[in-house]
Amino acid sequence: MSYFKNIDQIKYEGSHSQNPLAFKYYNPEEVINGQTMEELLRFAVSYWHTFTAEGTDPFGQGTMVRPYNHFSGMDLAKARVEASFEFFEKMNVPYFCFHDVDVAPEGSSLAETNKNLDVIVSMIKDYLKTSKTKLLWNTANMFSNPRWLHGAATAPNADVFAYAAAKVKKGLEVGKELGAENYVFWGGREGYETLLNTDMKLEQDNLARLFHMAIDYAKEIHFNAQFLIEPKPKEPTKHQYDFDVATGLAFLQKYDLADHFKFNIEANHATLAGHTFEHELCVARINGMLGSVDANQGDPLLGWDTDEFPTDLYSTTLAMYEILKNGGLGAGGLNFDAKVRRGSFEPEDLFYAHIAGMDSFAVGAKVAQKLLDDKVLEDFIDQRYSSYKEGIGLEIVEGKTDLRKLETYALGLDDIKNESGRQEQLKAIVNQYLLDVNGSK
Ligand code: XUL
Ligand code: CO
Repeated sequence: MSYFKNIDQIKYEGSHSQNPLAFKYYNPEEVINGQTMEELLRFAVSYWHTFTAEGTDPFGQGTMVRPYNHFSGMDLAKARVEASFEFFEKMNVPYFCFHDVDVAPEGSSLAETNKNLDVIVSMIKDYLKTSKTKLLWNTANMFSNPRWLHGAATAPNADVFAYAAAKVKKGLEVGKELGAENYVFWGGREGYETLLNTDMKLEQDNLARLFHMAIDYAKEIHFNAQFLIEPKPKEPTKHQYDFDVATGLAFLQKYDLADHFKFNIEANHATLAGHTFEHELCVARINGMLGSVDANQGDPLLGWDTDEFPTDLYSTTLAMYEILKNGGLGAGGLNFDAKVRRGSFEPEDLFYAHIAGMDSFAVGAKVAQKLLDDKVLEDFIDQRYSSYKEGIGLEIVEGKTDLRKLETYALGLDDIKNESGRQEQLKAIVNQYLLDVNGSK
């Protein structure tokens, strides 16, 4: 049975193709710095946005027309699995990601929820045997059900903490069963609304306790996936504890967790935190903590997490620049935590959206690699900091000086000569590279 009958395999046709159902820039076999695009970009489909979400918003019901809409309950869950593997194959994506509740409906008890999950997990496992697509990561949804209204591991109610622990335990078992390469923790409601009713220290201590328990249990069951924290500053909670990479890193270091986690960085979460996407990638990279990416984009005119498919080539280029400097994503990948707009309700929009996102990152990768090959920014930055390579600068970086010696040096200076940062010139060069994406430079 086919769910997307009128769509064939999506193939690379090159930048001159007029076929909307073809890749223009994503050529899985094209080599970038010794890796094929497929190996470097490691694209993943988000199960929740692509197969589970119905397109509801605070003002209206779902709009998505899906070929499995006539099913319900476990039949719907099974139909979605069938449709998803057909989609993965037609899109030629190597990975997918899911929350527990995306793939199987919650039952009236935890035991029944787990039973539902077991049925679907065994079905997914069967598909994985023959499919090329693998599981990049799974996670537990600990934010949608009303039980999480005050948080999960950071809830004031110990019963809720216990329930969260049970969900994570099951999530780790599912990840192991399906060969997940990563396991994600996004603290959807791990934060607070008002200090008037909050013991922030206990809440953060408890969050760290859950993470330690997860590390211990994964070790016990030999689940060797990389653990990822996904920072987000707000939404749904007003103040979220994993605000951004820097905040998350301080948390991990304080609680002796830094050796066990890396970050899953989402573009729209970065901008909600008042940073650029590349800023968050860079903070993670320079600290050896860049694990994976939730690839999407926000809307500068709207203040919330719009989770749009990434099409901004400037942003994908600067993101890929960081990823290439990181030597790739290792066990991580580029997961489209992105949804088609409410008005893009037809099944083929899912294909157009993924093609747009994959092509945008392919362009970004090609342009970023060219910038690196030509050392355009590298050489400029190198020169900009050259005063630290000799004389007093070298003494500073080698720790061979102190305030007294530096004062003596400064007193002897009669003129400080600064140089231009050349921001506008550099941006024009990046534009030149972007416009020449398929050129012969
Ligand atoms: C929410 C979000 C989540 C995580 C996984 O903003 O990004 O979907 O990626 O829980
Ligand atoms: Co995300």
